[in-house]
Amino acid sequence: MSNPRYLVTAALPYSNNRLHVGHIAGAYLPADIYVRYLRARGHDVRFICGSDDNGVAALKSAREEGVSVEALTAKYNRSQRESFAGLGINFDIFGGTHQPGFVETHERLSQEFFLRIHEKGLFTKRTTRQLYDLEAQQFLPDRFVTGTCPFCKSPGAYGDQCENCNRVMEQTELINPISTMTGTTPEPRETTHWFLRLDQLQDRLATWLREKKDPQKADAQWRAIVINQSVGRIESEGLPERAMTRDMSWGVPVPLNDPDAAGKVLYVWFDAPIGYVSFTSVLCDQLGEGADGYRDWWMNPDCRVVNFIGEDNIVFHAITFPAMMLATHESDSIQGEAGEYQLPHNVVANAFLNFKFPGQDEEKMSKSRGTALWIEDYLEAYDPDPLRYYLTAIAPEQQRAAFEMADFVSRNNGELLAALGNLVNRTLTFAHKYFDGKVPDPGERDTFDREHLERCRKQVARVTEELEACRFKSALEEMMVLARHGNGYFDATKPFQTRKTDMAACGRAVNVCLQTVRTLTTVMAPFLPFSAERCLRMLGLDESALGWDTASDELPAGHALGETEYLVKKLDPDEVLGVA
Ligand code: B3M
Ligand code: ZN
Repeated sequence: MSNPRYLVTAALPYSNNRLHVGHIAGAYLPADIYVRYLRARGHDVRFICGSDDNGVAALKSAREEGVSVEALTAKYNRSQRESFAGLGINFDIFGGTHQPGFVETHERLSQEFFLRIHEKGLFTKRTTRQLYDLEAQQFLPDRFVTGTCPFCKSPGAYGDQCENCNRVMEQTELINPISTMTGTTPEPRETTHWFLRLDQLQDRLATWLREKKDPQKADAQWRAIVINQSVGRIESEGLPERAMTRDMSWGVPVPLNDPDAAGKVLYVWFDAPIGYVSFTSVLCDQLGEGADGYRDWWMNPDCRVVNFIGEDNIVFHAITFPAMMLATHESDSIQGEAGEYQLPHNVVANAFLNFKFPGQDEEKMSKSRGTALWIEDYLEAYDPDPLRYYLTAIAPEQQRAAFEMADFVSRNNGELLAALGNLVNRTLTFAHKYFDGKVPDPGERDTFDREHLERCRKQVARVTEELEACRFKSALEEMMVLARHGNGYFDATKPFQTRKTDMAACGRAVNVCLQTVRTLTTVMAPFLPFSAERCLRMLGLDESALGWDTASDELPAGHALGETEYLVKKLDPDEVLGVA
């Protein structure tokens, strides 16, 4: 695969809420950085997202807000779309599993998926006991029931998953279950559902997953958190069958001519990942490639599918969805043959980002507790890049991290402004003031100059290596090292002194600084796209300068620079945005 194409997905946010900084840090920002990098490298990339409208999350919120579930999901779909755009997170398509223009394709593909697995005999139809709310007179799927987690014993676990330890479970395993609809204790009653035979698929899944932790075999090294929650779980406990249908009316109807299927829909975690596929189909159609164009991405061994998710989504992306894809295969090959769904190349998960008020312990981000910073509010007060910088600098890649407003301000002023902003602004200001806004003659470079430029090239290689491995936090650090090298060079060559004594030496130094800023512009772009755009203008360059492999190409002497703009604004620590 010399130049593979990439299909990058970011977890579909539930359309029952606005987005806060925790969502962005978890999946969307790293995905956007990766996509920008891949494009700069010349790969053909599709970047897919949209809202997860089905399931209980939206139903519950619609009830709380007293609006229809259609109106609720439409409202949050729009709000999320705007937040992403404001942060420069630019999907090729932002769909919605129940939004007009998407729902038809989504239902068709989800039902086809279900029927294919059914036809392959990989569902068991079984009558089991599910929790029933006597007052509401209905079964209580998923988030309609909470209780104590049978695994970690923390309170507030939902009927299908614990938000503390991320384990998935059958709702009847919950300790002291309570209906979130009426607050009453539900009683178990019999109902019939279709269970995915994960037991039949687990050997193939385990073989595939084991390769991901084997550096000899893996074409991408998966993060430990993903390996532990997938292959670790299979090896320690094996996989039980899981119900893929639910007793409710909001969602994708179960496509079977069976009286037991009446009034039932697909489990939201069955249809949601198919959203990636159905949105790709709509996108292909929009691009004139036809609605079946998605097959060139999803069923093409030359396409790498990379999923970006939060830690609570690991089980579904590393086990359930791959199992569903395997279940559709004719072949027994692990990855799938051409024309069959290809298992993901990488599943990149981040841990949660907590929130921290000064002098207090870290807390989970929560709407009701006021421990979240909403993107809409952030964007009213600040530029997007400082947040992109901060969330990448503290990215919860290995463990949970915390967002702290004071830390955000101090890193903006002490790192982003002090290193990057400073280098760019003093270099450009100097070139305008003493060299007529043109790149000065490089003259005869000495060893110090040459060594500096060589160090810059090596830094680009380091950033590249980190990005290839999806280590975004350290990629950002390496990018900042490049900015610091630039400042070190500026300070050491002292153009502010030589301009009075040796104009040729001054020109040489400013030339090298401008080359450094030029390289930095390309390398900062995936992380700080708005700043990179300003740098391009200041350098008198266009977007073609963002091509990664030409990051170290030099600006010719005499090249006209653009006007100087601010790059990073200083933030006042006494005027930080409150949270609500
Ligand atoms: N909506 C869960 C979440 O937002 C879920 C992700 C679906 S990805 C297919 O955390
Ligand atoms: Zn738990």
